[in-house]
Amino acid sequence: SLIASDNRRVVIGLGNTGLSIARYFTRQGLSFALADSRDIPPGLEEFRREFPGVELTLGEFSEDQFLSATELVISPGISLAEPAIAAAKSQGVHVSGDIEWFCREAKAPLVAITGSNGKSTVTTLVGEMAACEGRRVAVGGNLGTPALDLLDDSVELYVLELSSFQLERCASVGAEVATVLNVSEDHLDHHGSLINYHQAKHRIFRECKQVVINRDDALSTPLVPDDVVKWSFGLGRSDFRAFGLMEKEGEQYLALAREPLLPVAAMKIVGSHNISNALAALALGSAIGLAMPAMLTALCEFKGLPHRCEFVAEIGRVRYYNDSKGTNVGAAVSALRGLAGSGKVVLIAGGIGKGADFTPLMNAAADSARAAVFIGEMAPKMLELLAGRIPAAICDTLLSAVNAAANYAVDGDVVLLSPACASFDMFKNYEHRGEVFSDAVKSLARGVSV
Ligand code: UMA
Ligand code: ADP
Repeated sequence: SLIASDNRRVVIGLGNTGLSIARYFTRQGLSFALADSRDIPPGLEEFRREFPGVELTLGEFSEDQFLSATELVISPGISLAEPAIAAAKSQGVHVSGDIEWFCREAKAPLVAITGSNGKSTVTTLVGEMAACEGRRVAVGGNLGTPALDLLDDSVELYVLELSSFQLERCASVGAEVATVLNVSEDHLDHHGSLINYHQAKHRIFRECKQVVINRDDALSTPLVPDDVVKWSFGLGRSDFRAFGLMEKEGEQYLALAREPLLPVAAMKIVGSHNISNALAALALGSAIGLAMPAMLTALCEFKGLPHRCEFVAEIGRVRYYNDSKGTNVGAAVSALRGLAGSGKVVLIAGGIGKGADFTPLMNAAADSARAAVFIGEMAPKMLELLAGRIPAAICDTLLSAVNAAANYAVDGDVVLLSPACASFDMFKNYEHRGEVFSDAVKSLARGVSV
């Protein structure tokens, strides 16, 4: 369909982001049309109710519509390589996303967080630290509330989790402090190569005032001018503006400038990856001037987010952990290493592979797992890569996988669901997968106690 000449801004996608953009443009009095490639997109009813006068095009994207636009505002779930979008882009049609509009509009300082893993944990932690100090803080982005829905003049601080997709379509961020927590393989099916993915993530540093660097991951280090203030975190020793670890009277402490801050054992979140996350949050909080006591109080109280190395139950002497949000190889490897304590881990993994190489995970499992149970599309590939180094099985359902894992486990072991994969072959989303796992564990618990 044709767009009127005053209506050449096209919002693409009718999910949570598309609706937040539509609400924002409406508040600003900016005209727009909306397109979604699906015949019945999820936000359809809400959209027709809230925006009765707005032109809506459904079904296959029209190259004509996009070519005659001046600007495309694209939701993160849609690839910029879509032929109709790529064609418009090559003809000079401006491409943006919700984060670019947010960054132009937001008046309060922004803490911008990306990385392959730990984004939601660190974003939530920084938000709780700021709230603990009494700041009016708004937290969201890729996690929870879409960024544009957070805009409010009374907000004193924004903390945003940003995905590589959101950053890829954002020209300038201008954060008070920005970080790439870590970079490991993910979404290769979308970005094509690790270099493209890395470049998308590093856009977060554009025009930022301060940065937080992970000393344990060279790929997190930005190329920024000398006058940009640099903070860092890592599991080695601490220094000026460099958070780290130290030992005091036989106990491990979070530390800054070689001063102990808090015993690691005082935190409720577990695993060395979560020590990294805590140090990253402290560095981000310090950069925006949060007081240390408030940050440490928030850190002690934080129980972690659901589906991230979440303790489910102890049955017999075996503990069960739900890490359904472990959706890539790096996440699953760190969960496996983080939970391998006194006993061994029985790993449940598999699902949609997103083009990743699972060799590092199978090597880590061969080193430190007792056994592995595989589910979903990647199961045969994982079994092949494991090559019989530890006992392993393939199961059709997550319920039968939990039973198989329980049979492999011995006293003191941990059964860990950390799939290293997307969930869409068997579940609605990672939350659904985590709930199915927890329910299976709970029914196992009931069976045992009878
Ligand atoms: N879609 C179409 N045609 C369209 C528009 C969308 O088929 O025309 C499909 C997409 O291919 C995708 C789905 O619809 O599979 C949703 O896409 P969307 O961009 O409309 O998604 P939103 O509902 O706006 O949610 C997005 C983020 N989702 C993605 O990036 C896929 C949400 O992160 C985010 O919370 C939300 O914006 C608000 O900022 C989710 C996520 O999975 C949690 N993110 C990925 C991750 O964390 O790994 C990046
Ligand atoms: P994200 O929002 O980036 O997906 P989350 O905080 O939700 O990150 O954690 C997702 C999963 O990633 C966790 O369940 C855990 O398996 C793993 N993980 C968390 N933090 C880290 C980290 N700092 N390094 C490596 N893996 C991590």
